[in-house]
Amino acid sequence: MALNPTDLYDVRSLLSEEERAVQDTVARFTDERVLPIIGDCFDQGRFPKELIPEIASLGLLGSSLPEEYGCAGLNAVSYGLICQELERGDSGIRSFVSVQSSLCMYPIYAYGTEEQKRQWLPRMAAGEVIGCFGLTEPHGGSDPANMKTHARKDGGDWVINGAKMWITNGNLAQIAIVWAQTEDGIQGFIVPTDAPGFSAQEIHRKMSLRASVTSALFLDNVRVPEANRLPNVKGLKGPLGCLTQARYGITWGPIGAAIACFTEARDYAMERVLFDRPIAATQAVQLKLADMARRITLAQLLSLQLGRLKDAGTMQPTQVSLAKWNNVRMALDIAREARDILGGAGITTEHSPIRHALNLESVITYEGTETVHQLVVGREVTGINAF
Ligand code: TGC
Ligand code: FAD
Repeated sequence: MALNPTDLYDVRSLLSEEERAVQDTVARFTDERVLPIIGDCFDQGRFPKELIPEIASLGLLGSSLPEEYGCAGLNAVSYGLICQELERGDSGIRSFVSVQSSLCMYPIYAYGTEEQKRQWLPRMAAGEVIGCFGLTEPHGGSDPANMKTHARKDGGDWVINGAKMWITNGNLAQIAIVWAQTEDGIQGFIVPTDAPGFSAQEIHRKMSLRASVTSALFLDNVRVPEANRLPNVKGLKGPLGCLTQARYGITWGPIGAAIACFTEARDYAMERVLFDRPIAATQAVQLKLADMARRITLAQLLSLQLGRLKDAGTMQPTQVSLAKWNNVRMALDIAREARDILGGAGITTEHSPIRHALNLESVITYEGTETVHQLVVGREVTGINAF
């Protein structure tokens, strides 16, 4: 029996019925709603906001959080499959869902009060309130401990000053989760984006993640009440804990991008006839396609086991680093290789590989650069901190 070229180890047979149903639903959404428009969105530098209500109604926002807050209560593997199918469409769509779910709803759920959860999570799950996550600052994102943004207590309020850079959803968001230095260490605040002194400036001229909103945030004496502080965490482990959630999803997303590129390159190679035979009949192209299939298979197994560890409650941040490093690198290399197989046709957004390759240049940088994740794994295996 012929194997499925995009699932050579039948990883799908390891999924539960519910996980398969989630994957099929999101795959249909990507095929019917994302793929027909995404090339144009990328060309125009436009995030397709019109998809937000449907993304919300499918339960994709905060999908792992409990139903009592209006969320779908799915397991970690299902969240991974959501990321994979969305990023088969475009990294920008997956980014939107990652930021809303893992970087904005998760900290409210994990570090917020019951009132904060009830106030924000149901509306965020419904897509009525969009969030952004402000950790990175202009002077360097890899070392967030060196944070300049600060919050000072003033009576019953906090006054926040500083700037954040490269913030996904910045100009779309109604609230920002802002991380700031305080006398008591780094703390998180829910900042309404219409608060006096808050401004967001969209970053243009991007060659990557063009179907996603990226912004700089400025906080000039922004005043929020004590009720907007996330009280249940202090220190860098607050934002890093959110990153672990988002990075987990990002290990799955690029598998989708890689599958899209591999499929397009393979189909093209079967039809492109040069020197009297399809280029797929040449050893050089088969080597490339076989290597793509090998690397996709390894990434699928890595993320699935990571998801099973997460669902069992034993996943460690170092394991997430290894998979983020491996799977994003795998997808970026495949996207570039697929672009090459398409020849000249590969340089336009008529075909997806160049769009995925350009997007993955961001994915390999955000949520911890490739080097940062290599150094995390290096620290684990040597016991020596090289940062
Ligand atoms: P260290 O000072 O040793 O640790 C501080 C505390 O944090 C704990 N911790 C973690 N907790 C949860 N998850 C993790 N991954 C954690 N890593 C560390 C740690 O146990 C400690 O806790 P405690 O209780 O002892 O205080 O920090 P470190 O040396 O581990 O960190 C260094 C380094 C370089 C790894 C870290 O600073 C880092 O990850 N830098 C990269 C920053 C980054 O990834 N920024 C991403 C910004 S958000 C973004 O890019 C969104 S893109 C979204 C999209 O569009 O999809
Ligand atoms: P730097 O930290 O200045 O790194 C520059 C180079 O130095 C990199 O190659 C890095 O690997 C290398 N380097 C760093 N440390 C070491 C070391 N110890 N040894 C060797 N090399 C090292 N941030 C948010 O907070 N929220 C968001 O929503 C968000 N969205 C983003 C969306 C996009 C499209 C992009 C591109 C970024 C986004 N980011 C966001 C920011 C992202 O997390 C940072 O870009 C990333 O953490 C790297 O920070 P930096 O760009 O300042 O690079």
